[in-house]
Amino acid sequence: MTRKKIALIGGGNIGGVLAENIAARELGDVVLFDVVEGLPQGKCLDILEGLPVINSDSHLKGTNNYADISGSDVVIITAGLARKPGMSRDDLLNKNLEIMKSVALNVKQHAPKAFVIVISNPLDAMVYTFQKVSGFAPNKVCGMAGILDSARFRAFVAMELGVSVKDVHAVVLGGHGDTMVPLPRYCTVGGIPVTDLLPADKIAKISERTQKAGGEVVELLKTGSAFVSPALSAISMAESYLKDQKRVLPCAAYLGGEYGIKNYYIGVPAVIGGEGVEKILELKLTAEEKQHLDASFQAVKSLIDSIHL
Ligand code: TXD
Repeated sequence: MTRKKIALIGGGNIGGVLAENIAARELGDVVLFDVVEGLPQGKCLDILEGLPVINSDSHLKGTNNYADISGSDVVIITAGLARKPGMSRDDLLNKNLEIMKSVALNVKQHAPKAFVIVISNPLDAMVYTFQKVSGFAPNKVCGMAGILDSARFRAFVAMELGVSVKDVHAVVLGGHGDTMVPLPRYCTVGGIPVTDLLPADKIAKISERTQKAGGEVVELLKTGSAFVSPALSAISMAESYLKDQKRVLPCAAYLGGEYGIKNYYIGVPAVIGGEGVEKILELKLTAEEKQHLDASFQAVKSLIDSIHL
């Protein structure tokens, strides 16, 4: 059984939490790449020196040389700028687009067989860019957003009801932005529909807080955006691929006609296993839910169509 290798492109806030958690769980050996000299090397050395305390034998290497990612099984991309207060995710498009193009060409060269998880914002446009520029099979490229957005919805429901998060399940569809589509009808608490446990106005408030949750953290932190919850969310995707778990996870996946959408990435429930995104699950939506998904898709489509690759 060869050791798994996970390359992290971007060694900033999220990259550091990814490296730490992957190593602590011994999910694989970590190569942390960044363009800033010393940053990935310092973070990896710090984590490495802590692993004896938690009895982890993961290897970590910080690098500024793409050749070090060669042969990676999984590549997780956070390279790019993060939001500052007052910025929308879309405001990051131009700068992060150029970065993503260079990342895609380097990953294609050095880790052509990897399963790629894109985190950089604006997420739906960035994952689309990576797939088109790299030419990777669409099912080997996905974006992390829906797991985070659904986790936020789950956390707020659990807080409101005073129950374990373990028993709250939820799904959020659509783009990773204010138009995302929380689906209360598909949220259950110990198998009980949340609509049987909370009044409509409380659920509406939780949906709205979920849509704005990223901005809420940005306004509090002032220096950047959420970084622990995104990292934990991406790790669940990587683990499902590496261990062929076939988990059903909401993520930005390439649609070839599902939900009436073709040749775009957007957040949908997907089965992630050893082949990558193995299946897209199509939910039955009410007219209102479909309308919200269409609006979210239009927001994603106009952003992606503004990119001339
Ligand atoms: O749910 C989601 N998908 C979002 C994604 C949740 C939260 C954050 N979201 C986005 O992830 C955020 O808007 C950013 O676009 C990325 C990364 O967020 P992070 O907080 O990690 O940003 P940092 O700390 O600024 O780290 C980015 C690193 C930084 O160290 C840069 O030096 C590096 O990216 N960087 C590069 N790495 C590789 N290659 C290139 N060209 C490059 N340019 C910058």
